[in-house]
Amino acid sequence: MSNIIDGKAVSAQVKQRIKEETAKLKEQGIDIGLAVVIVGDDPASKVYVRNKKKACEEVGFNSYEYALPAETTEQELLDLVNKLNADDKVNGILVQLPLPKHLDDKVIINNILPEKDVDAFHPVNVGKIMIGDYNFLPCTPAGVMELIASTGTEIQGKECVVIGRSNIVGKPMAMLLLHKSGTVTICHSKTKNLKEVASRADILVAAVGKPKIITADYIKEGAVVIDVGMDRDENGKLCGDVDFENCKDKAGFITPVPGGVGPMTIAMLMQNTLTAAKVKNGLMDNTVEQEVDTKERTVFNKLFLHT
Ligand code: L34
Repeated sequence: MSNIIDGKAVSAQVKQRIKEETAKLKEQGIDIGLAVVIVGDDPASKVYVRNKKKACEEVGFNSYEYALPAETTEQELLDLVNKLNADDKVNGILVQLPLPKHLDDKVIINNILPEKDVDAFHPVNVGKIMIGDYNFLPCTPAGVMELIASTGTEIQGKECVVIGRSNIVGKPMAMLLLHKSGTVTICHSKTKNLKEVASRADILVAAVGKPKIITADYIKEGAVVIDVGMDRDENGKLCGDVDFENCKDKAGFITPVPGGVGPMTIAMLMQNTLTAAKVKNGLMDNTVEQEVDTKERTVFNKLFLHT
């Protein structure tokens, strides 16, 4: 059996489930729409946005794409966000990051209605994730959770090390692992003895943004190694934070880049958009209370997975 986690295959399964649910909702007259806004022409962002649009088509959502020029002003972008907030056809709004330097992400994100914030970046949604009382899953971390689950690895009681402390990945990642009762350590640029800490991990999540910095000496034999990096190597080729070739024989399971976390981020975005539509149509509770560890299923499972 291969120890390579196939993110494309897992994401295809998630999307298939969403497609079936979307078709059922359509029969009840419910159409689902996702608006994706991209400002400027960052080539990587363009690829990600294109993949998001393609996923919408696959699952049967309407996608509304807004490609704005790099010189768009804050007010123009806010006007668009407000228009989408008010648009009944739009269940989810995503403003692709990073934005051009003159635009402040915080101002924009704070203006997206929390119930349409399918990235789960709005402070209200971030807070809900912190207390374990949430509908929207942070897309990349939720995708990582799915990939870990696909290996059959239990998180409870395991040493989990997250390298990176961004608001988008590192911090919510740590929180989801904690909700699953992992023993979680967050490492960052000021961490001393990173190698030593990382190699304690049963589950290692790398979200650093530096090509191939995680080599075999950072990982424990048999660990689950998840690579969130989307970097370029010395030849300009897409690679992750983990030196895949160097680590693949030592890891118990490992994700490739591409074909690992990236496709899962998108599948989870589809999941959140479906959730937004269900909440809006009264088909789901507005909040889900976190169950205590001793109960069989966690919120995460109850929401959509591995029930
Ligand atoms: N608002 N901004 C917002 N939401 C997000 O969830 C994101 N993210 C991150 C960047 N900015 C964002 C994404 O969409 C990263 N990200 C993302 C999405 C998709 C892929 C990678 C990152 C992806 O499709 N990756 C493919 C390879 C793509 C390629 O060929 O370049 C993969 O197989 O990993």
